[in-house]
Order: sequence, then structure tokens, then C-alpha cells
Amino acid sequence: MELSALGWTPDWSELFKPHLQAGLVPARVVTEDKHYYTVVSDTGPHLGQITGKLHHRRLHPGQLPKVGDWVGIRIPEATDRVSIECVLPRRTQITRKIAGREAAVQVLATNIDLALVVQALGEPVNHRRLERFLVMVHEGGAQPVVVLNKADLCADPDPITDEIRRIAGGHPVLVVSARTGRALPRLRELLAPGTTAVILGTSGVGKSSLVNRLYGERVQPTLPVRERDSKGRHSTTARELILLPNGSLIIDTPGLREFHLWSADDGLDVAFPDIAALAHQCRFRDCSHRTESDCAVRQGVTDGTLEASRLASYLKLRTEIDDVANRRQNQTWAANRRRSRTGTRAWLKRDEPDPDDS
Ligand SMILES: Nc1nc2c(ncn2[C@@H]2O[C@H](COP(=O)(O)OP(=O)(O)OP(=O)(O)O)[C@@H](O)[C@H]2O)c(=O)[nH]1
Ligand SMILES: [Mg+2]
Ligand SMILES: [Zn+2]
Repeated sequence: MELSALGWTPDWSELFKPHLQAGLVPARVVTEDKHYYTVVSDTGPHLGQITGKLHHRRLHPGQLPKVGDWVGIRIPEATDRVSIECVLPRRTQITRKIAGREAAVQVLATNIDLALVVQALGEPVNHRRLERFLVMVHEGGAQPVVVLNKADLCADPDPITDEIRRIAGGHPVLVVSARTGRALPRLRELLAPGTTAVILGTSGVGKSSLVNRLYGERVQPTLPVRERDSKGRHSTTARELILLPNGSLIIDTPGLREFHLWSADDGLDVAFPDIAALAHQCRFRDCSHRTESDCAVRQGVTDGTLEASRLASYLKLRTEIDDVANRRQNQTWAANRRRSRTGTRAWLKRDEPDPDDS
């Protein structure tokens, strides 16, 4: 298999040069579980494990290999198991904060061009959740495509689609059906050969059904919604990078229920261009749009150009992002205090938990 079929470009070759000289072979991560990875190089798929070397570099858990990553592997002659010795810097990534009080990051997919954010018609479309997904995608540097699936369950999708278009802010919104095949040719057109997409959404919206349709046969398991228990048992349990017949790549993911944003330096403003535009006219450059005088954003709500619920959603996400940032800061301080108490050597031995374990 040619590496270019997996999305390898001259830019990656350039980045890989020093590793090539060190005798490593480039490969892309297509699956991961607790201990093993499947990676594909130009000689085919291999079972891979990360080496002690990679552990000893004391990488942040978010920097360990994830589905979509380009890694350097060493292929020993004696076994069929390869060792993963380096991870190339990511072009884009989708991250969230792991559940719970601890401020730790979980990387959901890396090196993706497009993120298909799927919502199901036939049930009320959750605008606020869509906004949250869009912030996550923009923050990671990917381009979103909003996919409204299960069009066959909705008599008249047009009014809903119009509302969603306003939230999507110029990014494509497709009304599709994995059941009837509606608009799947349009979706295929967006997935250019050699590019990588990730498919995101809550459990049961039909992500794997869409992947199967795009693939042309059943490669991913799916489950009827009514057979899922209330705890949200997912039919897809692991992320997987799949090569589609048209030459594009897609990462199917387990459904995300409630999720929190990890960070959003620019993602929030990119996902809310209407609010960002108004904010330029606020009196204070760092206006929080909550209590300040001469706030153009709140004025927009008064004038009726901005929906109050959209501003509320923006402010809620802003609070959440600031809260995670504060907790990260506190954790760093606490860790530094611990380090100075126990001495550097003890600190270096400490093992950080993998956020994927949660
Ligand atoms: N009516 C209708 N049902 C669909 C459509 N797409 C998917 N479904 C059904 O919705 C259910 C869930 O589909 P999945 O593809 O398993 O959903 P998923 O998003 O992959 O779910 P997780 O893997 O749990 O995150 C299945 O019963 C599908 O047959 C569609 O376009 N129309
Ligand atoms: Mg699935
Ligand atoms: Zn303001």
C-alpha cells in the first residue's frame, strides 16, 4: 500500500527525515486499545506497542499515539510486533476534557481535515450541543460539516435545516439518510481522496450506519436505538480509521454523550462569528458581555439581531473553558509544589494515568 493512500504528503516526509535516518519507518495509527495499536505502513498493517523510550520521554498523556497519528515504527525481524518510537507533531486534533473533576485531556482523533458532526432528525435537534461540537472542531483546527441524518424520519426538514444553517455559520449542512441513501453522493464529494474525516455525534445518531453506507458494506457494527440502555451503551466502542473506496479516510468514533471542552483559544470565536463580530464594537476590549456598559453583544440581543439563547450558550461555554483553564493552572502549581517537596528524581518516576482509562 502506498503511504499517500493513507494521507501521507511531502510535508510529512520532511518532518519524518530525522526519524528515517534513525532507521524508523513511517506508519499511521488506525486503532488503539489499552495496550496495543494497529498501525499501517507501506508494507501493510502491524500490531504495535509503544516503547519504553516513548514512555521515558515523559510525554503528556495527550501526546501519546492516537488514532490518526503518524508514528515512527521499528520493525524487528524476529517478531511480527512493531515498536512505536515517535509521534509526529499533529496538524489538527479533536480533544475534550475527560469526565470528572480532574483537568485532563482526551484526544479523540488527530490529523483530520473534516469533522462530520452528526445529529439525527426525527428527534428535536439540540442546538446547544451542536454549538459545543462546533467549538471543539474549530478549536482543533478542522473544518466542520453538519450532517442531519435520518431525514426519512422527518416530514419537512427545511425549517430545521434553516435554523441549523444559522448556527453552522457558512459551513456545509447536509440533510442525509443512511437508510434511504439521500444526499450520500454529496457527502462523498466532500470526502476527497487522501483526506481524513472524523465522524462525531451522540450515540445512536447513525454515525456507523453512515460509514457503512459510504463504505458500501457493513464494516462497522450498529445497534437499534431502543436496544441501548439508558446508560448509553455504545455500539461503537473504539475509534477506528477506515479507508473508503473513494480513497478518503474516515475515523468512526463511539458516541459522545455529555462532554466538556478542553480548551478553546480561538475555537469559541470561530464557532460564534456573529458574537465575535459584535464584540468588536463593545466599549471594553475584554468585555465579558455580562455586566459591562456599552456592550454591543447584549445590545444585539435587545435589538433582536442576536438570540438570547445563543448568547447564553456562548457564555456557558466561556465559563466552562475558563474553569478548565483555572483548574489546569492549579494542578500545575500543585504538581510543582509536590515536585519541589519530593525532589526531581522521585517526580520523574511518577506515572501519570492514561485519561483513556476513565
Ligand atoms: N430511520 C433511520 N434510521 C437510521 C438512519 N441511520 C441510522 N439509523 C439507525 O439508527 C440506529 C443507530 O445507528 P448507529 O449507526 O449504530 O449509530 P451510531 O451513531 O454509530 O451509535 P454509537 O456507535 O453508539 O455512537 C440503528 O438502528 C440504525 O439502523 C437513518 O438514516 N434513518
Ligand atoms: Mg457507531
Ligand atoms: Zn460586550
